[in-house]
Amino acid sequence: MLEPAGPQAQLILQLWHVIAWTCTGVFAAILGVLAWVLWRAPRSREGDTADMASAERPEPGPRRSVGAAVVVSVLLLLALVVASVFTDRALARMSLVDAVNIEITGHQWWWSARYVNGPADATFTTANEVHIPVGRPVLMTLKAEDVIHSLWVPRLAGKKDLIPGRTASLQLRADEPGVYQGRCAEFCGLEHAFMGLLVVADPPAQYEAWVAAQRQGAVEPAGAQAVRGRELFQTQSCALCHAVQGTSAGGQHGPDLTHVAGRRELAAGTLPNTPAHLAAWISDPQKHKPGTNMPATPLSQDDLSALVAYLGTLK
Ligand code: HEC
Ligand SMILES: [Cu+2]
Repeated sequence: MLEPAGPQAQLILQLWHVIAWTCTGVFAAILGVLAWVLWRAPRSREGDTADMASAERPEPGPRRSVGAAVVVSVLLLLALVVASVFTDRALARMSLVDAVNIEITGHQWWWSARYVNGPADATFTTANEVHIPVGRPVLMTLKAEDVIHSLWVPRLAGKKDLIPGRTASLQLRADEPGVYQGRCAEFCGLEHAFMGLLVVADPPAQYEAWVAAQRQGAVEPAGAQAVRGRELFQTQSCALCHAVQGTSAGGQHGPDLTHVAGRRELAAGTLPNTPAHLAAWISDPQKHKPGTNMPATPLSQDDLSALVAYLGTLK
């Protein structure tokens, strides 16, 4: 969050600077006064009797200093409240003209993303990796499927909770192309730490090409092995939980796999997306993400290779 890549994160960083420097100043002032008081305090020698009379003596000087410090503290705290309110308002003012609409749903422990722009047949769903166009506002609608999650992409925006039964929204814009790490920022169970989201900001033309590709159903697999992999996908349990558009697989319990091969990571940032990791994931998800809602599927080596070959075609 110290390297903002868009206007929303920039505003939050400004507020962060105001708070951090104010608190640092107050801390330094308190230590300074403490050092000065210690240095000035009357020294006594061993064997002296304590000067109890000082407890009775009126001390108008220190009284005034403490009073002034209280007033200054209250004023500084008020100033921080005002700065927060102004930041909040500025965050809400980002223009949403020509915004890209994405519905993000938090699941234990992955994210689904539905792009709802244009006519209904233009919507598509993906998971764990969202692409956005550089320089264009994005309006994310946030929902939760099971428990409370929180979406935080530090370089682009502040945190926002996803609460079951409610809808929240998050506005952001990326002004530099890049891959931005997002995290679930609200403890949501066993695998909370492995609930990552990648936000990929593409130059506009590249983004449009990505969208056009996502709108297509899955490609026909070429080669006997991949065709057999597709058959296994339908006949094993996979299709009960996963959807592959353009085939009969329509499960909604797990991530949409129509274009899984085009993603950088598997299982919300748990593993890099390589054929070897994919095979390892399918044969024993619990080993890599204990508690995850995908069961292990016992498969022969041949079947596993065929399945991995098929998933590899889903670009
Ligand atoms: C009971 C439902 C269920 C079944 C059956 C199931 N999965 Fe999954 N799968 C999930 C869930 C839930 C996730 C998300 C796991 C996570 O990230 O915590 C997942 C994740 C995945 C991922 C990673 C996707 C991504 O975007 O990162 C792949 C690939 C995958 N499953 C393939 C398969 C294959 C192949 C089969 C059949 C052998 C299968 N799954 C069977 C529920 C299931
Ligand atoms: Cu979460």
